[in-house]
Amino acid sequence: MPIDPTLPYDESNIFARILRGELPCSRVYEDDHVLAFNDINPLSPTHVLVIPKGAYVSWDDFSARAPDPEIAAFVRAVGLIAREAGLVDPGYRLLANVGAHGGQEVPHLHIHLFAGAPLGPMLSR
Ligand code: DGP
Repeated sequence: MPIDPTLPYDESNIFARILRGELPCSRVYEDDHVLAFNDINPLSPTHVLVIPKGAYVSWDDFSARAPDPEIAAFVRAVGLIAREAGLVDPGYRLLANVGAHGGQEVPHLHIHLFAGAPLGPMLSR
């Protein structure tokens, strides 16, 4: 069920619980501002979710409210994770779903990193 992105941050969302250590994850990367882990239901051979540790509902919320150092750390971490996994060549895809039309289900900003095979067209026609 897509979320309503105008609602305040929900501290009980699944990624908040992973960040608090209440739920396990298959961790790929972590630093002071960022956690990355494998998607529980992968849609490609590599499917990693990269999240900020701060409480942001979506890309909209993050881009509007996050301090510059958190934004820089997040953007750099996404690039680093892909680079260190050897994904620059052959390539990869980044995706952030926002709100109902984006199909966002978990109300904590996450970037999907897809890779490991040709990913086909960006959207079905
Ligand atoms: P989105 O539709 O953009 O909100 O994607 C949410 C993604 O989160 C979806 O690909 C499945 C993944 N997901 C949901 N619950 C869990 C969980 O408990 N652990 C992990 N690793 N991924 C989860």
